[in-house]
Amino acid sequence: MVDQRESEDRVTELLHRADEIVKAAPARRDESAVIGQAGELLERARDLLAGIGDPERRRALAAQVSRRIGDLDRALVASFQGPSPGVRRAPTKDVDPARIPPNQHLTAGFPVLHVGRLPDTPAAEWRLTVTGLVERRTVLSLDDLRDLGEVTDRSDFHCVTSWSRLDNDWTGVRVRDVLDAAGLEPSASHVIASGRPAYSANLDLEVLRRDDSLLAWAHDGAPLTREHGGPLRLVVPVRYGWKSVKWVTELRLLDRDVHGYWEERGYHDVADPFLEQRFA
Ligand SMILES: Nc1nc2c(c(=O)[nH]1)N[C@H]1C(S)=C(S)[C@@H](COP(=O)(O)O)O[C@H]1N2
Ligand SMILES: [Mo]
Repeated sequence: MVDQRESEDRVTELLHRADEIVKAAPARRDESAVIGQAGELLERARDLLAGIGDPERRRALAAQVSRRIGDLDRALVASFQGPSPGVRRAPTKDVDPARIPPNQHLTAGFPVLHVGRLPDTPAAEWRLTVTGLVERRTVLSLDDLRDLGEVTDRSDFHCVTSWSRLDNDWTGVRVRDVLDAAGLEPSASHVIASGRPAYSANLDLEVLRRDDSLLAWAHDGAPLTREHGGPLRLVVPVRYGWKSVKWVTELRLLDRDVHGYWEERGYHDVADPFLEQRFA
């Protein structure tokens, strides 16, 4: 049973490498990136568990993998409670207070926040798939999206970790136009948006059909940088930032609500910043 032995050795090795990354973490700056790297190794280990023939060994290793994944999830949620790197407070004196949701402060910069490593797929190879309860499963390149009609919309962005960045000029296509290109089944009511490396967020259709909900490729007049989700990201200004999926690859239409990455980890299903819907 050479293959089974191999699976077991590889799982053990992945566990060891994940532990090494976590041990080295205090010396590193970007805690959530560290957690993302270890998480990727653990997810690979989890995929290999099925190949282990001995049920007792399999169960023992499965318990080790899931305990570490649970630890990482808790550490990641904790790391997002503190201030994000890149947040410098901006003065609020000339801003209409009605634009700032409760317990948010303005940031002068544009913080970068995400789980895991930046994907490196070139823009020319990027595809967005619209699938699920649609009339036509539709796969779109960036050029296809541009052909649906480019718009620029100015909106505010509110991250649940408490920074807000006002007056973002997003350029892209309206999500509504992309959904209409695929044609919705009458039963479609919810969407799960997925992005790289392994991220997702749920949204209701009504919010995605708003004028300011975009699939964006430019920000403040410049092509969207890789760290901010380029070549393509979702932008949903009326929801906390975690719903604005960067490196978006799929919109899946559903007839029910399914939790995404942060919703599974205790964050609010809806996430309206003005109602301060941070946690479930
Ligand atoms: N693919 C992906 N998209 C993501 C995230 C992520 O971890 N992965 N983080 C979200 C969160 S919590 C926020 S606040 C915004 C941050 O966007 P920014 O890095 O451009 O400021 O991206 C959102 N989109
Ligand atoms: Mo966020």
